[in-house]
Amino acid sequence: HSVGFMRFSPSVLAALDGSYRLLKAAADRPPAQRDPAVADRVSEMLSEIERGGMDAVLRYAHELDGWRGDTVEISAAELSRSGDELPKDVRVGLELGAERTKAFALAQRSHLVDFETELADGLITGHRYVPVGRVGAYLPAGRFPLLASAFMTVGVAKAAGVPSVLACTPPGKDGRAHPAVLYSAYLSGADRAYALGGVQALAAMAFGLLDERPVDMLVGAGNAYVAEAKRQLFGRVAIDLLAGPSEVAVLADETADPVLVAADLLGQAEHGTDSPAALVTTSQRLGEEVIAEIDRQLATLATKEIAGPAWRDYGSVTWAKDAATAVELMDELAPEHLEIHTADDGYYHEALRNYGSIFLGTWSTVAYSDKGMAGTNHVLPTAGGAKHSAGLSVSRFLKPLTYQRVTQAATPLLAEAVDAISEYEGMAAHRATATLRLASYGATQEGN
Ligand code: HSO
Ligand code: ZN
Repeated sequence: HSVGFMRFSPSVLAALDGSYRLLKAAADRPPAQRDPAVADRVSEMLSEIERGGMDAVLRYAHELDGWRGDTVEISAAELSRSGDELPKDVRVGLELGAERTKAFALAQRSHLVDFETELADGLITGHRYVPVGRVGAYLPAGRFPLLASAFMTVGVAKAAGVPSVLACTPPGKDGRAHPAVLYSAYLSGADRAYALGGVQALAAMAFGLLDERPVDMLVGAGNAYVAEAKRQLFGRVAIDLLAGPSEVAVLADETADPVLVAADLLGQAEHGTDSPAALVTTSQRLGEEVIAEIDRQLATLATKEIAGPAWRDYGSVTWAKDAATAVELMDELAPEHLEIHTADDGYYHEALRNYGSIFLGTWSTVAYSDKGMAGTNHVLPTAGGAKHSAGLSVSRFLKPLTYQRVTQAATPLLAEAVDAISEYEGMAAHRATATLRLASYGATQEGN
């Protein structure tokens, strides 16, 4: 069985046998996660750029983005004026999103505390949070520019205290960067911005071609080429995560409003024709109503050419016999976004373990977070990644660096065991670091 995010493993299906039923199945197969042709092309581009430097970057910008001009850097003046041509209500909305995302990141930051503890007499240990030094953010501007992405990447990095944050966004047909994307980057506190797209942008940041020094970390989503470039650059730089198509899941009972559930499923199916949307419900009636309601809403939706095929191929509705089964199915899906529309949202919030971000209750919808209004980050794990990882947050830009200070008095507490273990391992030089200290510790003891 495929529910559009993934195939359930036979053991999961066997364990749940008889306690669920697919009311609407997805296409047989979840979207492919990796295309070897893309991997080859990206690998070739990265080595070209590593060899050819900025000349190669600009050649790709010319060929692939239609870029013309003499510099890809956007001046500080252009960046600060980027909001001028935007409608007032859009500007105000972006300002609110940037502020709220920053406020949430700072609140999270305040809960990441440095600490120190004396683990044994004279052995003092602790950690200090230190921000990553240089971050490169990729801000896509394709069919949908997703303006809040700058808040989630640039803005949250700045809230973490990252000293230098670069932003790259692809130029449009007119050769210029999207003004609203630039304004979002400006509001988020980007230190420098560039009209540069795709693989060439990520490579230029990672190889230090834009302002001499390489970035330490690349963040931000993009198309399959961007994701693949991040995968291949990982190791040389850190990355946030590898984002696949956006996903939404709703967990609903008989009290849910089918019109809102249908709207929220289509709200993310709109991202792309391969965007999965899943409903898991303990009410068969609700499930059937949502299926009918989705067709009704699709008929007049302006983006039905995208959301329609997405729902047809990757949409699913599953009935679960009880709340516990619904939780098991949902934890198996591990969706990027998860909405709960039930009479007991608190139960589900406690019980569920795998999701990127959860939206509790009828009044909470994914788009609020997507656009930065909820304050939470929308860079979240897809394709089951929520089983092992959380989404981007201020903590990702902060390194909890540990330290230890051993007093002379504590020497025997550590050195004697290190002496014995190193000798057993055959590591003489390690052993000497301990025995030398034991010897001088002993000498001072005798002197007393
Ligand atoms: N749902 C997307 C983020 C977004 N959607 C922004 C619309 N605007 C990926 O999490
Ligand atoms: Zn979205």
